[in-house]
Amino acid sequence: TFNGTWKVDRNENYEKFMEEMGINMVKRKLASHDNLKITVEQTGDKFHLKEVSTFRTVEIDFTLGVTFNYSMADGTELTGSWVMEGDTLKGTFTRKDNGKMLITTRKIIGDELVQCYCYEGVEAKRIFKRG
Ligand code: MYR
Repeated sequence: TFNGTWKVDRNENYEKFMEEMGINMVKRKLASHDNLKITVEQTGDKFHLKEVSTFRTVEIDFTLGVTFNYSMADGTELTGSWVMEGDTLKGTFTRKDNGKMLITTRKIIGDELVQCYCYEGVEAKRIFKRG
């Protein structure tokens, strides 16, 4: 289960990913130390997420398979949805500004939540521990 509070522990290739996303260097530096914390409450196919970071606090509601809008911390707007594939949450999102796709997955591996991001062939991971 994804339920609970997850604190980012480490990143893999996240700065490269953000660079591909067009995030400037100053913001990339800040974003790689954003102390992201996500609280997940899943009830059936409905999710309520609280996202807390040095940038902001936002609450997000979505239902598996249902398209919703999400604004990234820098204001970039995405639209897309999450589905469950086995034990993996898979998100397929499109940037509203350029139409390009961002694929993301969340998976529990051991006692960690691993979120992968892929954009224009560049992959990154953020790895969270329960906290
Ligand atoms: C959620 O489940 O957390 C809400 C929807 C998330 C959509 C995908 C998030 C991608 C954020 C990428 C940030 C990278 C900054 C370049």
